[in-house]
Amino acid sequence: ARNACPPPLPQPVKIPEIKHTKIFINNEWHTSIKGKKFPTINPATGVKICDVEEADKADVDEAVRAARAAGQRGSEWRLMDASSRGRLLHRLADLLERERLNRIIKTLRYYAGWTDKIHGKTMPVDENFVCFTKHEPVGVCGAIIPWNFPLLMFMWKIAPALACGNTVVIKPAEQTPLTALHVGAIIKEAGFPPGVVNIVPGFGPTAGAAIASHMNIDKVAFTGSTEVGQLIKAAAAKSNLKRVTLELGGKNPCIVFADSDLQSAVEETQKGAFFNQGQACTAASRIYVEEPVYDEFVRLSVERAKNIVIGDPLEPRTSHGPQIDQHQFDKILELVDSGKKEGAMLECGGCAVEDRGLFIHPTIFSDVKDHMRIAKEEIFGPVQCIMKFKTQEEVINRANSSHYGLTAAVFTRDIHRAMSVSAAMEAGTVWVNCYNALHAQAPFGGYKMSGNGRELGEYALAEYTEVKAITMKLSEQLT
Ligand code: TXE
Repeated sequence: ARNACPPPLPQPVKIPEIKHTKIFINNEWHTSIKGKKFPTINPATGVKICDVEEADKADVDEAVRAARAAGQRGSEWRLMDASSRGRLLHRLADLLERERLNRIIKTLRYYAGWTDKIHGKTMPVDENFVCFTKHEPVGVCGAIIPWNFPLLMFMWKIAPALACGNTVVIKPAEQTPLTALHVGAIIKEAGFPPGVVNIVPGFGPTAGAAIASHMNIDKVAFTGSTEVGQLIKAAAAKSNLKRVTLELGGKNPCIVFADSDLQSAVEETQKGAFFNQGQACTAASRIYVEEPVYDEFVRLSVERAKNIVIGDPLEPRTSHGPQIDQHQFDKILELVDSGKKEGAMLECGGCAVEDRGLFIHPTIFSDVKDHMRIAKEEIFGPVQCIMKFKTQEEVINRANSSHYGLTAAVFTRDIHRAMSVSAAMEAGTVWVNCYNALHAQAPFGGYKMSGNGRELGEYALAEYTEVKAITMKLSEQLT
């Protein structure tokens, strides 16, 4: 009996029941004002899951009205004690645990703990005044999120916003509206007052643009492409100068020195490159390997890539699923072709999986040169690009020669080298001997064209609060 096989894993729910497909405003479900719907497609099969109500400008206006009312002076949300707000966020986390939505709970609980610890300072101003600051909510916070981590991005936006006492109008990506709507129902169940969180599924140029240019939204947080990030910032500037935080693309360098634990460096960088089929802003997309270990690194990486299990993402054995849609699929294969044409060495993959719709084989290019498009552009697909370097100074310059600056990684056993390379990286996050080590407590965001502002950690609170300085004249000199 001791040697008996472990019981088989329970079968995944292959066709989950879809309960919510409408626009969520004021804790109620609404049809679209224009009467339009759009389909949600399962990218693994190409089969339509359901139609969803499509929000446009008029629906966004309704959502903003609800959010404004929910946060106005005297409202239930505004009058709620900070500690009670924390309890409400914890209650939401409890319900999400029931739903097994585990990946987002730590972020939510982290911010639930902050609600009654967001406070100002007292400043020793000159002359006979007392001066102190209060950290107040910004107001109505718009959020526009992408499809690659629909639930995670939803929580990264709403948790700090709500912890600071704001109200939210959030637009999920058109490819992935269902998880956000599901959580909407749970937000209502948890007991959040109507209008505190509003969810407007729809498209970028319509619903998204309406958020970015809205005169009654005080801040917009965006995660997505650098191109759209520029549109959002321009729209904010042209409308009401709303605050903008942006989390955009990356072309993230990994530097592997010859003294590193090579096996571990191979694993971490490859997981970094192929995680979520490469559809991650943190994707390990430029891997610089020191000359003496370069050949071995390429060999081990190719060996490892061949063991990746491609298949239905709902099967527990699968480690590699489809790309999200035809547009991304075409973009990736076009870039893969450019790599072949520009002379990079194709080590494995390099094409779609036959007869499987949107699946692309994990692809490795070696001998990649810095001027090639695959070394410069964000591919957002399962493509690992390996380059060779000789000196530390050379590789630092090459790693930094990008408009992007989201993350970087360094692999070495030498603590001094790890420190000096980390300090030299123009990136908001540097990982040493690890990859994708993201934590709710640590800030995340980009240098250069990878974005503005920081999400997660204590730093995110500053993005969701206004600072008010109150100065009071004293009639008696304090002695
Ligand atoms: O992004 P978009 P797409 C990168 C990645 C990918 C490329 C294009 O390189 O290949 O972007 O992907 C909304 N006003 N990233 O086209 O368009 C849109 O509805 C307001 C990196 O999917 O930026 C969605 O909700 N909103 C990234 C969100 O923006 C607009 C994640 C993101 O879509 C809009 C995704 C507009 N005019 C893609 N146009 C990351 N940083 O992780 C679109 N949107």
